[in-house]
Amino acid sequence: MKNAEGNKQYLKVKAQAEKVLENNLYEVTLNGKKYRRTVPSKEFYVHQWNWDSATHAMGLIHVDEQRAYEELLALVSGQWTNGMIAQITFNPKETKYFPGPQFWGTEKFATGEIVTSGITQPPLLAISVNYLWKKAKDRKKVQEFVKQILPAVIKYHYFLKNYHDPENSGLVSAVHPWECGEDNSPRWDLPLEKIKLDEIPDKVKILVNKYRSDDKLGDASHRPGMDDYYRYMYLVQLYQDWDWDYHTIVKESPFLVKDVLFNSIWCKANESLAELLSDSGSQDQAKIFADYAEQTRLALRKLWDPETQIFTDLDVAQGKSVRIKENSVANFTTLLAGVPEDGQLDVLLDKLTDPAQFWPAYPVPTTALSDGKFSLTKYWRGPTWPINDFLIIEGLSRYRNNPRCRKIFADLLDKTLEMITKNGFFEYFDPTNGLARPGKEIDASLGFGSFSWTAAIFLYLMAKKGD
Ligand code: 2M8
Repeated sequence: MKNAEGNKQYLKVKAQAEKVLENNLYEVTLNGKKYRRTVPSKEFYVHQWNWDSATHAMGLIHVDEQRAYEELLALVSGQWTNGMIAQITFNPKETKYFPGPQFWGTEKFATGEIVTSGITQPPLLAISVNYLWKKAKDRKKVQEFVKQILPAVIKYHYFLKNYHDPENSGLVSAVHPWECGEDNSPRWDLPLEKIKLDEIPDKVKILVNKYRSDDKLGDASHRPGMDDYYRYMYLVQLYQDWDWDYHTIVKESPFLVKDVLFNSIWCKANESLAELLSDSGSQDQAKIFADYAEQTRLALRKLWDPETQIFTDLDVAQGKSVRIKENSVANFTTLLAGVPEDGQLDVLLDKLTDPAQFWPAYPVPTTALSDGKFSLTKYWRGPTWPINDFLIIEGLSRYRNNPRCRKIFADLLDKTLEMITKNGFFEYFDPTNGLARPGKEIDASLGFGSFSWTAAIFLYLMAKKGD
C-alpha cells in the first residue's frame, strides 16, 4: 500500500491505534500514589507486562509523551530490592488472569501494595528509555524522566548480570518459558520434555485444572497445551519453594536456557544504556554497559551452528550445555545486536527471504513454514507476531549500509503495516494471508483483539517510515 490512498488508510488506522491504547489504559492508586498503566488486552491480559509496556511506551511517545513516561515509571515501580523488574506487575482489582498474584508467593518482595510475579521478561526497557530520550519533543521533561528512571534501569541490568549470568559467560540465562516471552516456542520443547509429567506434584496439576483461564476465553486449540501449563506452574512452585532465591534457581532449576532472542535484546539494551549514560555525562559507567554489550555480542557469535547454519539457543540446566537446533524467528533477532558478520549475514538473509521458510505473504512467522513443528494458529509456534517484526526491522536498520538489508527493511516495514491495516490490532496473524484467522471471519481472532502491543508497534513503525 504505497500510494496516496494507502497513506490515507494508514492515517485512519493510526487514529484507531491511538484509540486502542486509550481504551487499554487503567489507573490505579497504590501506596497512596496514582499509576497509569496500559494492559495488553482487556479481554485477558489485565495487568502490566514488562516487554509489552516497554513497547507501548515506544508507540505512546509519538502521541502522548507524558503517558509514555508514566508507563515506564509504573513498570519500574514494583522493582524488587535485588533489582528484578517483573514479567507482570499486578492490578489488585483484577481476577480474570491466571496465574494471578496469589499463585506466586512473592508478597514479601512487593513494594508495599505493588505485587509482581517472580520472573522477568526480555529486557527491552533500556532500549525503550533510549528511544524516548531520542524522540521526545519536550527536552526538559524527557531529561527529568531519564534522570528519574535511570537508577532503576541500572539496577535491573546489574540484577540480570549478577543473578542470570553468574558464570560471566556474556549470556544471561532465562529460568522460565514465560521469561523468554515466546512461551510455547518449539525451542523450549526439548528442555521442557525433561520435566516428566509424573514428577509434577498432584497439587500443581489440581491447581492448573481448577484455575487455568486462558483456554476458556479464547480458542483453546491456539493456546499452549495443558501439559505445558503443568510444567509452567511446576517451575513457579519450585521457585516459590526456593524462596525466589536466584542463586539456587539458576543452579538447580530443571529449566535454564541461553535464549538467543533474550540475549540479542540484552546486548542491544546494554548498548542503549551505555548511550544514555554517556549522554548524561557518566562515561565511566557507560563503559561498563558497553563492555557487557560487546561480551554478549561475542558470546552470541559463538552460538552459530555450522551444521544448521543457525544461531542456536542453549539448554544449560543443571550444569549441561546442549544446543537447541530449532529453525525459528529468534535467529533473525541477532541482527538487533549486530551479531551476524559477512558470510553469516548472507545465510541469514537467504533464510529470512525464502518463501518456503520465513517469507510468506506476511512475514516473519515464528517457526519456519517448512518445519514439521510449524502451526498456522498455535500461539508462538507459527503465526506472525508484530513484536518479532519490530525486532527484525530494528535489527535490519543497524545494517542500513548493506543494500540488501535496506531493501528487506523497507519491505518488512510495509508488509507489517499492511497486515495490521487490513486486519486490525490482533495479538498475532496467519503468515500465509495476513488474516487474523484462516478461513474465518476476521472477528474470530488469532489471540485477543484490540491488542496494545500491535497498536503501539503500528505507531512506532509509522514513525520509522517517516524517519
Ligand atoms: C503472553 O504470555 C503470558 C505469560 O507471560 C501468557 O500467555 O499468559 C506472551 O505472549 C508474552 O510474551 C506477553 O508478554 C504476554 C502479554 O502480552 O502474553
